[in-house]
Amino acid sequence: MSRRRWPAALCVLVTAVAAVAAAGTPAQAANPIITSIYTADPAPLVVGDTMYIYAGRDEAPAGGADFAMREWHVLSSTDAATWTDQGAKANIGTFRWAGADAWAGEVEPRNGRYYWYTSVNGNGAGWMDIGVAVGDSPLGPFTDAKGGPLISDSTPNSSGLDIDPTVFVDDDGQAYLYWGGYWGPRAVRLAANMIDTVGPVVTPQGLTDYWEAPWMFKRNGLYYMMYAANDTDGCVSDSNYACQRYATATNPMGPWTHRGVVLGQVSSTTNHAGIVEFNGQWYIVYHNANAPGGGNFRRSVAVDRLYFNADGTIRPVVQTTTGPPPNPGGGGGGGTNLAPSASASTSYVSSWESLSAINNGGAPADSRDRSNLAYGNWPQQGVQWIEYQWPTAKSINKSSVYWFDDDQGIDLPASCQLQYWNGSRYVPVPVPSDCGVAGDTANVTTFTSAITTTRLRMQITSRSGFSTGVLEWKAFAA
Ligand code: FUB
Repeated sequence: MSRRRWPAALCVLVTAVAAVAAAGTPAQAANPIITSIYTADPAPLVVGDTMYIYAGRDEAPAGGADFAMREWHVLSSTDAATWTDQGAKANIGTFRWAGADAWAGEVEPRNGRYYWYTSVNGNGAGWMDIGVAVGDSPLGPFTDAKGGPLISDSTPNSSGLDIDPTVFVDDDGQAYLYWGGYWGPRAVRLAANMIDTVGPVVTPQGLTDYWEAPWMFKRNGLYYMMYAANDTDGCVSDSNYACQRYATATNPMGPWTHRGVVLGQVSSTTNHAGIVEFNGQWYIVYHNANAPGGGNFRRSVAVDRLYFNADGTIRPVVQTTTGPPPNPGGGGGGGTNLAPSASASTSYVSSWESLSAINNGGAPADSRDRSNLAYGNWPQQGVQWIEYQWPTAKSINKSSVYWFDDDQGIDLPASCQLQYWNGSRYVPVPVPSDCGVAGDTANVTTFTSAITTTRLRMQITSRSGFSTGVLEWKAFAA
């Protein structure tokens, strides 16, 4: 994405955008997913039973020949097909040191907080910087976490264009930041506070034909980096456009091995995408110029399904105008909930609370809703556990937990791990990441592979100074 490279002539004959769905009103399933405003540079995040997409808003006038981007919106869905624009949750004013260009960003959760890394034009020397805002929920409110750029032109070995951050927290807790435009990928470790870098900025090796827009994730122990390229050697027919290539590595800092094209040329010149697993299905989110009145600076977010081959390579994406079919999954979907047929036990339950709350089939309205009882372990702190036991072994591939938070001694947990009895000891359930700790939602964990066991245990670690509680915990038959 360069201001210089995009010919204005590509934005022709634009018409007013069709306000198919007003902000806050779910849009019908179709691609692009939202047409009430133009949205770009999507970054997906799954929290509980909801998929969020963090996206910039394109506000260029019809026929405009440059980006006009001042705010970032959050889109949400519980089935990946029907989407709601939750409105602008951050804007240039979120960063008092910035003045223009709300470009691509990505949100990464850690310890119950949500860190929103964004490309934004600082008021000082140079052009684009990377800032970081933070909030206590996926919808914020978000505030500047650092008070200045995390990355700027004065960062040693910074990219030629400091844009397009992607942040990934590995299983060992180490966080990584990749970013960069103008063919200049860069990588650096982040401190546990998520707002400082640690060690040198390096130039990752093996990202063949890298142009901009990296997206990092991990699957089955393998690291994946998807990124925009604009070569005409299998990527695009005209290098004003871009595709999404990808590479894999066995180390989060590389070296990377290029694997091919994930997403071909789209109808906008820029191509920016993210990949996520939701309710057992993988998805790619990207943008194009297909909305009414759309163009290179009036882009719109689309969602399609993504598939892996058995060897871990990614099949080329089929771009659709219909979008994916509804995939409600979530806290009540998928297989049979085996929890009601289990005996529950715990390391501790407060005498006035009830362990039976966790598998009595309650459907909480929010994390304070104890209308179907609540399990709580006040005044215990640190690690506590709850467990299900069945008389015969069960095959289980998904869990969902709805946390109790009484706004007093019981708070959302700091972390949570699933374990199962393998016949002689408790071992970790194979999961892509620990169970979620969001409030007011069912935190769904789809196992990497099904387990067969008579006992499933949840180890819950409290936040400092608080106890923990659960309103409902489900375990689904594979
Ligand atoms: O939206 C502005 C810029 O265009 C992004 O930062 C790039 O990735 C490209 O999509």
